[in-house]
Amino acid sequence: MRQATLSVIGVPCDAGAGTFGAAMGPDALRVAGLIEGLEALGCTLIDQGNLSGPKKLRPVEQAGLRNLAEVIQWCETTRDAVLSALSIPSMPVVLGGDHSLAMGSIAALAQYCQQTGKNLHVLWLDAHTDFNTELTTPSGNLHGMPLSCLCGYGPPALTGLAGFAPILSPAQITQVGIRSVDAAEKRFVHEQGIEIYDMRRIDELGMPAVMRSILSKLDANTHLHVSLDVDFLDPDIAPGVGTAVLGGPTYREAQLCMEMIAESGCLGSLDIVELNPAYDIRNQTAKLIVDLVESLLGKSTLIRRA
Ligand code: B3U
Ligand code: MN
Ligand code: MN
Repeated sequence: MRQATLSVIGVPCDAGAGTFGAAMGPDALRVAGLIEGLEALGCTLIDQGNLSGPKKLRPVEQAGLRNLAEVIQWCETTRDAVLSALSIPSMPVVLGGDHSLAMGSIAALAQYCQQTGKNLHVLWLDAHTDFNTELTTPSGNLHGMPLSCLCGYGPPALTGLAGFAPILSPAQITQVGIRSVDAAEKRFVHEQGIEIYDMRRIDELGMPAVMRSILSKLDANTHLHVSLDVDFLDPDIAPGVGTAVLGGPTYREAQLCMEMIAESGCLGSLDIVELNPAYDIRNQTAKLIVDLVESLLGKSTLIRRA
């Protein structure tokens, strides 16, 4: 881990999602013991509490992009909070909220990496590619579009969140866990040439080889941002999401993925998104995420020999 000081930033937004409930994600993670778990690892925690922003009262259609004004406002607030966490300096840990907030956190990271000369790489752990645009989206939900906006395809208020566009190039993105892609989205993501480890490749190669291959491309100057969509995980172990997709990584595969990222020493920031307590069973998904995030931040069963 790069920074032993962590800034925890709650972003209770669900404006980008088709269902209500992701706004309760930050509180569910706190109830599950996230703060205590990270402190037990020896991290210094700065808990920024939850940011405030517009509530989703009812879905409003806006030129095919649902709740666009609300999503813009949440992304700007998230960007500013992540920028101030980086300036402390501390490692931003953003608790969502739906995945549209990643446009805000990654805009801040892109600015920070441009100023500091670091190489930003985004590891997108998700069942979905989140690469729809206004023209391809079947739902109008902006949580299905953050990566296309970050790559420069979307409304200017979102593509310009960092003050320059595109915020990311496709070469800065690697996706793992993918198993649900809309037809037109599939063509677009393919054209962009994004590195995608879908479940088929994970089945074939195994999680260790997949992670080794991804992490071998990072170096000491890499700022690795992990954007963890909770629906990355198999719904058998993680039912607390709004858009569950069968056939995700198992508990063991997910743990290994986290442990290997921790060992790379490149982790610079984290989003935890799409946890939806309204779909959860006794907060089990939030507890699982706490367990996985502890591993991501360096918790191991034994002292490992190098
Ligand atoms: N691709 C679909 C579904 C979806 C994407 N991300 C989530 N759901 N969470 C869409 O609506 O864009
Ligand atoms: Mn997803
Ligand atoms: Mn997502």
